[in-house]
Amino acid sequence: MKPNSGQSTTKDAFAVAVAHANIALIKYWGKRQEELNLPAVGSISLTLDSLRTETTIHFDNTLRTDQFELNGKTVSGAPLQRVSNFLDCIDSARPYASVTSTNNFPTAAGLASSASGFAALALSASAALRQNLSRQALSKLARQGSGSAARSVYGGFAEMKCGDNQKGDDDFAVPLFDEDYWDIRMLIAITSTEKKSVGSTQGMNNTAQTSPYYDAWVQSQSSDLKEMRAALKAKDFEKAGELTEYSCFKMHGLAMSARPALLYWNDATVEAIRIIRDLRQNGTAAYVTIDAGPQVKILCLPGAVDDVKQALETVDGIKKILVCRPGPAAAIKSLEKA
Ligand code: 2P0
Repeated sequence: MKPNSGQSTTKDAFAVAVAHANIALIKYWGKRQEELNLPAVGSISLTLDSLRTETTIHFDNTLRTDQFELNGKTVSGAPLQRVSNFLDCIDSARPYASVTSTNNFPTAAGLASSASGFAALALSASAALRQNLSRQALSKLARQGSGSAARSVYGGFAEMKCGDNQKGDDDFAVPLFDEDYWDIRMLIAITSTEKKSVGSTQGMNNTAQTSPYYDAWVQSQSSDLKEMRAALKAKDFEKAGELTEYSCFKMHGLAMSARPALLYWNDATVEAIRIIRDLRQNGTAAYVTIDAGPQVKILCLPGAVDDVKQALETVDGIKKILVCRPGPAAAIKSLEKA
């Protein structure tokens, strides 16, 4: 038991949940309030089938501290504290927990591991504690762990809302279209598996405090969101792709205008951007997006996958190419110990 909890855990305070990472087509960058992790802008994302986190949680009265194992390694310090603080958001009188999480993709390298990670943790922990949360409540909870995690609660396309309430009551994601709505692909060119040097939270805060472009970024977001909703509704691939690339470069231009500048790209990132632009000039519809890391994600239709893959294979420094489809919503895998 946690000290002074005054409660006892139920026998089966155990759960396993699975969540998939999502990649923003219209990007989130910046917070309007840090304590509750309220975003300064809304965002629209696509959940991906191939990037998956599985999290097992066991609230255990015999533990004297929280424990966290990520990809087979024991985690301590700030990342463990982040998990503990998050579990306290769910129930501050909870027992200590043992959390085991596995990603099937590189962690903290701009592949949205915090999105799938906190969505899986929110679902497993709330289910283990027998809190039957609505998807909206689950999204709000996941947001407190990581802004992008609010979107991974849903499959397919989701939109994170940016509210104006100081308590964050209106800051949650909503589903737009599920994973079966549009047969679309996102390729991921992995150019580095190193942990990124500047985390998203720090990068966003630095940008908000120092970039002369920050207000313009916040103010122009709602029209991008509106256009993207319409493009998705119409299944207008060229429009959705063009908007995706626009939002990506707008976000990175903003980040580069921070002081000191945030530059997440490496040589292979830039070369991959160039090669996709060439491909497009030659008639293949494909569009890039990049997050807070050097990996390049390419949005295309199924018929263009081979061309995109072949083009990427000519880029020095690309270590691996993943082909992803729209992925499912976060789900409980088990509520029983094996
Ligand atoms: C996004 N990113 O919309 C943007 C685009 C990265 C670039 O959300 O501080 O880990 O935990 O809320 O969600 C990554 O930031 O940030 C992110 P926090 P998060 O996907």
